[in-house]
Amino acid sequence: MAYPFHDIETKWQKHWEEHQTFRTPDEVPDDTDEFYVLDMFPYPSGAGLHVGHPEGYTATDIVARYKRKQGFNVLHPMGWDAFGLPAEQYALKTNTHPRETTEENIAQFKRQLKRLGFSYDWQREINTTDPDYYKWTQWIFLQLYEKGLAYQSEEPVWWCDELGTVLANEEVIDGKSERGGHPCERVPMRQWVLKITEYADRLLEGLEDLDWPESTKEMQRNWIGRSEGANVYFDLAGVDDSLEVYTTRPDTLFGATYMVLAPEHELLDEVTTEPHREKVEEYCTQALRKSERERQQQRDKTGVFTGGYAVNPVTGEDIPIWVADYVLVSYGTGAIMAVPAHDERDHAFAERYDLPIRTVVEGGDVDQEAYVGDGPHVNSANENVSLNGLDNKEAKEKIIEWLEAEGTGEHTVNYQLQDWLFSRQRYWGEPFPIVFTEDGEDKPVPEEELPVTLPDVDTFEPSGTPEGPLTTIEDWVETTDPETGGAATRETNTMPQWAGSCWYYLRFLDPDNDEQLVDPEKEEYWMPVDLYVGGSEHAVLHLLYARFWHKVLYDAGVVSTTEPFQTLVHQGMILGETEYTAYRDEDGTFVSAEDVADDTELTPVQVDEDAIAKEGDVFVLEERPEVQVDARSHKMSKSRGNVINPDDVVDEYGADTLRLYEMFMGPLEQDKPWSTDDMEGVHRFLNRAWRLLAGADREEQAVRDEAPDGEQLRTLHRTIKRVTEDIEARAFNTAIAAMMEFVNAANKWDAMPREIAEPFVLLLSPFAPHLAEELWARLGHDASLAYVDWPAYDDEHIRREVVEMPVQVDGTVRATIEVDADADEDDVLAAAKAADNVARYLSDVDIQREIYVPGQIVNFVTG
Ligand code: ANZ
Repeated sequence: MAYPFHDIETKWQKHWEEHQTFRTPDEVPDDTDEFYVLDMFPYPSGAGLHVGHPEGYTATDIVARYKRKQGFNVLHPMGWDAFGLPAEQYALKTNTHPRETTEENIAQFKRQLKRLGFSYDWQREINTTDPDYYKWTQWIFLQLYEKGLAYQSEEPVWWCDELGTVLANEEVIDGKSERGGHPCERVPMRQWVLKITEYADRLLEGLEDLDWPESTKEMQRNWIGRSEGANVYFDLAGVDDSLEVYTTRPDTLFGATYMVLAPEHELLDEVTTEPHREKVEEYCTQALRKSERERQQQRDKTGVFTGGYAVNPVTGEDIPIWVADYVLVSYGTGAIMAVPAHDERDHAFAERYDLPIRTVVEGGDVDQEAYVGDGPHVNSANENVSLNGLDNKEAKEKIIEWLEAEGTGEHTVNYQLQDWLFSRQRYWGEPFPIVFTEDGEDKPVPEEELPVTLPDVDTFEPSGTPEGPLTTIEDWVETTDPETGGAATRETNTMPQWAGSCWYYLRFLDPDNDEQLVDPEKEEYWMPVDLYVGGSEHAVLHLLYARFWHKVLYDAGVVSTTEPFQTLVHQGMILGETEYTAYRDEDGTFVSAEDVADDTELTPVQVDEDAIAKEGDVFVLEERPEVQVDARSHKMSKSRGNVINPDDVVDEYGADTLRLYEMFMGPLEQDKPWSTDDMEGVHRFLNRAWRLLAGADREEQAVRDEAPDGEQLRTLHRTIKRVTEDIEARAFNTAIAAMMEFVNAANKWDAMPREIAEPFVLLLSPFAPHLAEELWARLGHDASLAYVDWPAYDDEHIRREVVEMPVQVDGTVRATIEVDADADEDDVLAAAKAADNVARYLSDVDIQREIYVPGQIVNFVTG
């Protein structure tokens, strides 16, 4: 019989809500330490919660509940990242206002989260689509704007003529719209761009002191992509102009045998000679149809010769200028010097178009492939400068010095990071607080007029132009110049979904403040976030954008820390149940696929988990252990039919089981497959704990007011120690294993002393809070256990105290035994009789008397 989890869970969820158990006080206390534990807030999609959500949320909830019990003032909030494309696409399909869809989805998510018993302070709930919230998103944009960190620029967007709308990168696949497969092209559009590049160095340096996964830090470093090299100027042959290139290998300048311009390069027209013009233009038209990402990823490096030449500043040679789309206009100077001997891309290109390859660093065989390693320089001297014999680093330094002295180049730092394209041609996003006067000048909407709210619309059809749908709402677009009162129009682009999630962690500190984004006293008290948990898919964008805004807010004096998130953890992915495949050969016999010849026709058969055994690292058929089977776990997906719905699990096993199971699956950071069997095992554990502590199926009261013995104390204190240390290390799976061991041991006891039962219930409470509250109440407590002190362990109890005891037979010591200091008489006598030498003397005689002096001596008197 399962314990009554439905009744218990509903009861305690109601109790917490009615008593506002998890409300964090508004006021900053004088003397209580704070702990801010945050989840990445979800996008409330129509599909509802999936089992991945409760994974991270349970982890943070355990920490929140644990910290409260340690006396910390804990902030553990939740909200909704609710602007975004899916709601708008759904609106287009069904003509339902995105606000309606969003509200429904939020209600669904909230219901589902509440069912899982997370200890959020729901009074602080925020929603990025709420005008009271996005007022401050707009306010931050104004700070960026005033500081010159937001600027307008013509940037390419994907335009789909057939659909009459601009599309996001994700909506375009191979130059065709994802929806309908219509052709798309890149067209320039006036857009807002944020100068994140100005913060590149600080974003790099700030990573050093963060307690983040090293892989995430490395991804951010690569994304920022700082590189050091030189800009070098090449005179154009026959034209009075020069071409500037960026190179990380100026030491290879003597090996530069041709140059390449990006198709968008401004000098392309000038260097191209008449006989080549048509081909160059044709090539450029093709190239502009591709996105930068595609251009970087394509394997074939193509290009055409422009007819122009430049002069290599060290060799004096005329070298040909090509145009190729593997050179990007947005990086460096949009032009390169090509050194085919020492750069892989240049090597491939030179081979393809038969351009000269000249070795300038010794080491490899450049007839085969580019040599990119270190080595002594060769063929690198003219009458003024020689790099011969130097290694890469020395040569680099020397040539930069020489270029700088000659005025033909300089040391340069470059970043892969580009400024952040911050506008979207969409309806469902934050409007920009910007208007344009009649002569096209942009002006900020004054702070007191914020928020600029989204107008209501009743159709979601695209505008038919590259402008966003807001352009069609004339009485919204038309406004007045805040300074002169003259006619003006509103910005009709909206902000991207990242905007609202860039700063939401600050609003939780002070969600109802309509005077300030956040009260400085609260900000100083709570920030930075002590623990932030969310998916690794956010390793770069969200986590980099938020850091950028945070630093801007730091410079504006709004926040007091330079970084927002001190400790970061990514939860792993929960995969579908492992699928086992066995193979039958032509005769229908099960075989190990590895053992049969390649040409044997095999029929795969799905096998149930129950019919599988594990032998070492391999899975075999239980009945036929010589037959190996394949075990694979896949991502959960509708098409595979392996999606587990958290609501179903809660219906059948209860929220505590789901929480506990998701933590028990394995280390938090790891990807791990769902296993219904293991989940049922966890459910059985909770049932056992219930029977042990609630006295449900014992005749006598299960928990008694009697003193525990040493063994019981030892078991408890060992468990406290392990659970405490494991929570600190976020090793929740092993903490649960420790509690399981406790219950197994305790099941063998005759009685459960209250002194043991109560601390154990407290240990269990962060993990299975409903069950723990119910047990606590049944132990006679009126109030919630949420703020009852976390139990401390005592090493004295853990240490197994042993005493040495001499054992006599008829007054002569025959052995010395080690026994637990608090072992009872029967155990000691049994151990004494069993001791080697004693057993010998007792083997043929009758024992007349047994004398036992606790802690001192045992004497057997024989007849
Ligand atoms: C000559 C050279 C010789 C290069 C050599 C490399 C090796 P990172 O590290 O990413 O900064 N490059 C420069 N601008 C480019 C652009 N807009 N599009 C495509 N490639 C560009 O890489 C810098 C190197 O990438 C530069 O150094 C340049 O090629 C190329 F043995 O210059 B190098």
